[in-house]
Amino acid sequence: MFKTVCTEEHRHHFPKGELYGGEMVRPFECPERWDYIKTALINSNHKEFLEPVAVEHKHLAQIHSEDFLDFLQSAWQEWQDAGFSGEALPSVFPNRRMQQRRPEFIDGKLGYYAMAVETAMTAGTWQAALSSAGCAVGAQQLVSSGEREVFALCRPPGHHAASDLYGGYCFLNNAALAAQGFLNDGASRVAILDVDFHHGNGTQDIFYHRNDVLFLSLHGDPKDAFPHFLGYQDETGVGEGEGYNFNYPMPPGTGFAVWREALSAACDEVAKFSPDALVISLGVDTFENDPISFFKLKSDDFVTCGQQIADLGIPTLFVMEGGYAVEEIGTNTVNVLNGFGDYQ
Ligand code: OKP
Ligand code: ZN
Repeated sequence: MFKTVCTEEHRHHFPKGELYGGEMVRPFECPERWDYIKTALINSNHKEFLEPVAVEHKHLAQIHSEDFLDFLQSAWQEWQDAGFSGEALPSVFPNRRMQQRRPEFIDGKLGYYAMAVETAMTAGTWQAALSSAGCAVGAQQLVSSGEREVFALCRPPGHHAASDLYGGYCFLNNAALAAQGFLNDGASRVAILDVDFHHGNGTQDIFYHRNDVLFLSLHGDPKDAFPHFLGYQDETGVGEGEGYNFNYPMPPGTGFAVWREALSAACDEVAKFSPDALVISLGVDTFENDPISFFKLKSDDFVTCGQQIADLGIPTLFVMEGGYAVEEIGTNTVNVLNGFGDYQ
């Protein structure tokens, strides 16, 4: 049975709007995602749920800049103080040939820290993001204490958040905080394998210069898919980190046969690296019916995916990222866990 770390506190983050296709729509990243996953866990007999830990500030500051953490905590208050009545969205950006200086006014700060504009902040966003990080770190601590496998049912997700960037539904990088937690608790090397449909730009960026955390990502080719500006195959790391970053971009329509080859190649690199712990950034938006993605995985394919990860034989933490076919998200997520644990 999988232990799951999760909390009702995720409900504090539920913006009414997402900017999508030139319209404000109901966000794809919504609280029912969590409900469907929790129900599927119970129905599949994974019934042990644990509360998150409080992540220490010094741990957050190992991954995120102090000014970014200050910004996340105060953004909603500052947005209200400015007299705006909608949800907090950025509108102007430090683009090419402009100053990369942090402005004072909240409108400027939002643009300074945003990597995309779809993600609104509301009154409870910081509380939810912090509790989501606490799920990842709590689950990591269980694995560090000897569990073979734990699931962190994080919401909001984290892999697009960099040291000082939010967006793509992400605020704090849950997987990065967990990887750092493994190192803090005595691991020498950690691998993060990101199987979400979207490139884990934030996680890549955080560890790009480091050789103690191997990062690998399978995703929609950035020339066709969000986040559009990172995730190419030739991004291999820098300095000490050279050779410790692997991207597997794939084109529209990619099905399981091709995707699985990339997973095998990534798993070979993980095995070569021989980490003490493995973090899976688990998105199931690779599913054929996902409304915002373009891979064609079927529900049963997720079982095979879990089995292939289990074959590595490394203590593993699954951290929830994306997946927007809400009614199937529970089945698809639990299929990965069941494949991993041979619990079917
Ligand atoms: C978050 B996670 C598609 C627009 C994409 C943002 C997607 C964020 C995905 N046309 N908008 O990686 O699942
Ligand atoms: Zn995604």
